[in-house]
Amino acid sequence: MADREVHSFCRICMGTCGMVLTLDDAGRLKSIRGDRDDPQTLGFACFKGLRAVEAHNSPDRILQPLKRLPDGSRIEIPLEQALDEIAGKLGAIRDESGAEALAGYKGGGAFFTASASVMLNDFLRALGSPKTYSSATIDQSAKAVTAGRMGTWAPGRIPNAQCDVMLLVGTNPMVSVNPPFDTRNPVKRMKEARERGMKLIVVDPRATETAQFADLFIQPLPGEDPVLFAGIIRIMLENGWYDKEFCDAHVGDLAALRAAVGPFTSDFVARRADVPEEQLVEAARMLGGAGLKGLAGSSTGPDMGPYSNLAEHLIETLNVLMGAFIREGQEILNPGAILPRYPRQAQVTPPGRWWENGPTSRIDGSGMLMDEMMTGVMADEILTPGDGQIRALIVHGGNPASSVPDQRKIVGALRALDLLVCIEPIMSITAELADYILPPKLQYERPDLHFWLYEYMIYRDSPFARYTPACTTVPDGAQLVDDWYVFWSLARRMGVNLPVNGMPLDMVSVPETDDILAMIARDCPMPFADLQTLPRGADVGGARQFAQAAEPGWQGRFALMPADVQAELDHALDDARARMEDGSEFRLAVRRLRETFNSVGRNLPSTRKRQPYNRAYLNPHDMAERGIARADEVIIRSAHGAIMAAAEPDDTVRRRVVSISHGFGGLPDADQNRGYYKDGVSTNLLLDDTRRESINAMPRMTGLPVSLERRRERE
Ligand SMILES: Nc1nc2c(c(=O)[nH]1)N[C@H]1C(S)=C(S)[C@@H](COP(=O)(O)OP(=O)(O)OC[C@H]3O[C@@H](n4cnc5c(=O)[nH]c(N)nc54)[C@H](O)[C@@H]3O)O[C@H]1N2
Ligand SMILES: Nc1nc2c(c(=O)[nH]1)N[C@H]1C(S)=C(S)[C@@H](COP(=O)(O)OP(=O)(O)OC[C@H]3O[C@@H](n4cnc5c(=O)[nH]c(N)nc54)[C@H](O)[C@@H]3O)O[C@H]1N2
Ligand code: SF4
Ligand SMILES: [Mo]
Repeated sequence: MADREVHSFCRICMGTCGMVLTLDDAGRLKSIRGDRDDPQTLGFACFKGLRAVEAHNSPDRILQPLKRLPDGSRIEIPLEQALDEIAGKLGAIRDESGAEALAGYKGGGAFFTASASVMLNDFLRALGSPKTYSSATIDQSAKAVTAGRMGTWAPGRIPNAQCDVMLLVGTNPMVSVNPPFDTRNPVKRMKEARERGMKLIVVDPRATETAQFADLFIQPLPGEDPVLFAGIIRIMLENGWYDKEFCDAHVGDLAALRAAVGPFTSDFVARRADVPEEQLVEAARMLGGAGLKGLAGSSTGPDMGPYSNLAEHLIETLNVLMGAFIREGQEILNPGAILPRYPRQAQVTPPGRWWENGPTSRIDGSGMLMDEMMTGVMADEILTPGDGQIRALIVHGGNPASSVPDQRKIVGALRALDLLVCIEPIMSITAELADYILPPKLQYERPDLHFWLYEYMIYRDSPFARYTPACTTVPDGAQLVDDWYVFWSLARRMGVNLPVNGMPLDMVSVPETDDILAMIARDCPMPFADLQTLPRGADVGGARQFAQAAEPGWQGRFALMPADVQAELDHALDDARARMEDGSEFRLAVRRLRETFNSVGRNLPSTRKRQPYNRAYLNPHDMAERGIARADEVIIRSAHGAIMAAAEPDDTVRRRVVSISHGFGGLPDADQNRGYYKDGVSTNLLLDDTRRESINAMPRMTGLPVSLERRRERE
């Protein structure tokens, strides 16, 4: 048989790019390209997605379940034996220490596996443990906190395509392909939006690929978003640049907001964030005073900084002030494809503050958000003796040794576990610590659905869904698992039922992945069998939906300045005053690289060629002033730790900023420096996991002060 082509889509990120795969006669992946005829992504595919051939055929892949022996060596063992042993150990720990001693951590590799994206949570819940952690709470969980403190508008925000003006804060979607901007071929969508006249405001310490499109580019010091947006809100309110009618009807405490932002005068804010005062006024005018319909959105920049929940709250406040929501009678373009539909009234769903009910952490009292406990507390939950101490951890498609702030502490915690199991395709630094490694199928080896959990963010203008069958064969002789099978078979062995989408799963005969996907898609208006026949996905149809009139007498209002937000604002103001004129320090800034996805892809030769280690991007003037040349080794020091990195001049980085990516580095041993040119270095060595926000326990990951010094010339 000759080569053949099949259609599928990439599941590394929310781009969900349509792909054409070429398979050889043995069904192996031979080449891949973006599908120009894909109705959503129109041929787009990035460097990472195009590495699939290398990733699937990589000699680095783990192809057999591995068990670590007491002497630290590893042996291959049959899958069912590994599952027997793991179930036995989980059961013994539960019997000895209770269900709360069992926990799980879920990362990007798990979220994008549709059949298993919530199974870790369901499995642990079935066993009686609430301790599911994930990368979501070291990411943008400030958005969930904001929704819970401010309330939400049931029909949702206006679609991107209807925006006359858009504010993007601390996000570089042209590279990250991440919401709030359109993830379907973002470069093309941005060009289209600009052509139809959309105005763009970008706030970022780096003149990013996205900022190149901006009408107004504000380049503040990182970590100053709370101050900056309090200042912009103040200008909007003072000038009446907001939707008064909407706010009168739907905001409960506008006067409190007005009073709270009073101290954030433009000159103070401009000095503090180190931006021109005129830019603040211009941003406020474009958002609220120019008669434009707009949307404010953010991503990791503000959501990882100091007072991240406050920053996000203030950014979302802009949407309320602009009234940027779908109003009564307007169509809800994507009422749900896989996710169930429900009638939506044009009214505020009042603040839910979900974390105040339900299980809380014995360490800091933090509750649950998005059905999970807070990852910022996970290391302490493992290390602190007492009732409920975590003894066993299942890591599903994540790399916490790389991704969780305070790397020494989290690695110490992972080492302290009685049982660490990883569902993981390569020897990540977390897998290096594992007692058992169960290698999963990679994306093109498994049937899948689009990332249904967040489908509203991907397909904003229609109820679109897509399914892919397994396209490629697995490597010869490999014993790979379907991720869901791990949870199903452990649940069966431990005598509990595992539900899927609220329905009981047959615990006797082994289901197929497609059976599970069909259960997940049970609310989809298009029968699953029909969806399966459409290789490029489809609008699943169903009744069109419009925002309904509010319930008569409805009392739900947005809370823009509740007491805890006010307290954070007060603290942020005190901090801002205290640190006013400190001209010498640098600030760390998070950033992503085009070639890697967090730690994923770093092992691949063609990726290594471009990004062998994580460089420290610096403004050339700052380098010249300090006698630092390209590739010189610099020491970056925070209050918590120090790392060495190679300096790289980058005039897109503003002065006094060190812009460096996470996801690099080996395990933290005595000599970081020696491994740098092989693996790079973990920026999480700089981060202190005790400086956490309330509610989501989010560590401070950007905007923190660091010092910089030259180490020595590289020979
Ligand atoms: N300092 C700092 N730390 C950060 C961030 C930062 O900006 N700065 N960013 C944070 C953010 S936003 C995130 S989302 C987290 C990411 O946190 P994680 O998700 O924990 O980290 P990743 O490196 O993405 O790890 C994903 C793992 O999934 C594995 N994998 C890949 N494909 C598959 C698959 O098909 N199946 C399975 N089962 N596994 C697979 C990969 O090999 C990899 O080990 O990191 C956070 N940490
Ligand atoms: N190529 C690639 N794509 C990715 C990923 C990847 O690792 N590589 N990771 C994926 C993941 S897990 C996520 S969560 C998303 C994230 O998606 P984005 O949030 O869009 O990620 P970045 O491209 O790092 O953009 C963050 C921007 O914030 C800026 N910034 C840093 N600190 C501050 C600050 O204090 N304030 C403000 N206003 N800006 C600041 C940085 O300069 C940077 O330009 O990307 C996803 N997509
Ligand atoms: S943008 Fe995301 S989904 Fe598209 S090819 Fe790249 S990694 Fe894959
Ligand atoms: Mo993320």
